[in-house]
Amino acid sequence: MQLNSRWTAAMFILTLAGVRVVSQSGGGNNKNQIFDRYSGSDEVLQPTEFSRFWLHFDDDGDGEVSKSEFDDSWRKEGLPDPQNAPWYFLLLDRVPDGVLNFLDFPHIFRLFDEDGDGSISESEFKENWDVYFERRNHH
Ligand SMILES: [Ca+2]
Ligand SMILES: [Ca+2]
Ligand SMILES: [Ca+2]
Repeated sequence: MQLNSRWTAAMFILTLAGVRVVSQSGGGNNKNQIFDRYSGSDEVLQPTEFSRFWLHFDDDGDGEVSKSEFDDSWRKEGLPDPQNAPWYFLLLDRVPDGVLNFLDFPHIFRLFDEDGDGSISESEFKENWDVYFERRNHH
């Protein structure tokens, strides 16, 4: 009985902690909102949907995301760790030519599509988003 109520108390504290984390990350663009916005009704990201997400950084519409377009939008949209945006750009520029475009997107897609089935599931997206954009600053 005592053990049971301790367990309940622990769960309660965990729940509170969870609510706090959620409310702290709310307000900006987070990975849940991004996934929901781009995944469509099939609830997985197809290559074109995934490219569409990266291309939303392309402010001047020339089909390429420059470093400054990426940095500016990353900051404006409240994406994680804006001070690391220049570093994220280098990470994403897989065919390194200073822009993100159709040459880079297939490589970035493969980083996220871990099981290689040609689409990015919600868990693949969220886990890799954390790996690339949210965990590094804790190192
Ligand atoms: Ca552009
Ligand atoms: Ca590139
Ligand atoms: Ca997959």
